Amino acid sequence: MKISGIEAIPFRIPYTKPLKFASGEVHAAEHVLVRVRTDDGVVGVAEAPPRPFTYGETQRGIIAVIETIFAPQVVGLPLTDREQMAALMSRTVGNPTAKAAIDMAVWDALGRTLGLPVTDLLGGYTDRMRVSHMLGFDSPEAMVDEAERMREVHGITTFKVKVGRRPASLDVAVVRALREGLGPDVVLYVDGNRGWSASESARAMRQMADLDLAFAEELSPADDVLGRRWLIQQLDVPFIADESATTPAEVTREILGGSATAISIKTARTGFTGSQRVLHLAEGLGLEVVMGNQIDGQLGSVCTVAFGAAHQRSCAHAGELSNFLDMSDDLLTEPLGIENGELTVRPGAGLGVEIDEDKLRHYRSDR
Ligand code: MUC
Ligand code: MG
Repeated sequence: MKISGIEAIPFRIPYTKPLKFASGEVHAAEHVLVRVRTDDGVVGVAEAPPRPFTYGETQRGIIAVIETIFAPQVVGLPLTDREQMAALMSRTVGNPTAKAAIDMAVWDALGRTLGLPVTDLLGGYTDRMRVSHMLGFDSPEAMVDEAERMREVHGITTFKVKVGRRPASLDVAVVRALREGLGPDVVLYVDGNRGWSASESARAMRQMADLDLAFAEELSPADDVLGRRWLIQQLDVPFIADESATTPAEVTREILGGSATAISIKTARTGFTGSQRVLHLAEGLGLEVVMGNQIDGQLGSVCTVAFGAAHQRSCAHAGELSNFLDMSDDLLTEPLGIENGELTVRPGAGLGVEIDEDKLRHYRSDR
């Protein structure tokens, strides 16, 4: 059960349609596959998605920090020493997706070793989540078309709409078109990725007051401390902290400082060990939780649903689990599917997935 080696393999898989949002855009999944090997021949996997516009990480940086700092720290430890691993890796600041991928690959290896699904080890609340689809910037017609297709083909009825453009009327028009096109039964919420100021956000939310939004997420920067607090006080929907509140300490600061009233948990940046800490804090504070998407591939989405389905609070709302649908291909031997608006947890030990070695050979970008 001892970790004998860690591999960090870069790969590149193009998107069929880029995802655009206020803080950046993504045209290809240029992620890092992390494999944790044990001395008894078990291999655990996870993926790290570099998001320089959110956390400052790059694909090469993730590989470098894993190879030069994290691997030497955790090789030799038994899979059960996850608290020790977290403590050692926390000596290095930042690098959230690199740390998270190691943590999740270790959980996968532990599950495979014990012959149990990770989701059961984490909590085993249920085996599925309702899916929320994230709609990137486009024209109102194109975004309504995409949402209609998602509803028709996959049964998805919850949509997170990217906003934060200038003028804000571009986004208000989209949200209005979605509500008019999809009707009153779909759940709609908006995510600004800090694109608007607090006053622009307040104005846009007033203009969308009749559109029955469920949440608003990161409309303006949390660093505009008083502006964000002023904004939150006038909203009548929960305001989700995403990139501003990624650790228990940040969640505490944002919530107690009045700069957010709900949180997004992303396993891509807090792994399973850190996500449980954030989730339990949210329970203690009485916060609503949405399982977010770090523009994950299928492996990342498997991790999100394994965690989200494991706990009652993390599956109370639809989880953002569908953006892999925009990728031209992926690495799993058995592709994920979303049916009737739900993604189910993979049965089987660990995360219940296998990497297709031919696909990995094809898409890896280091040889
Ligand atoms: C999201 O919820 O913000 C886009 C940027 C990022 O950091 O994550 C995605 C989705
Ligand atoms: Mg967000």
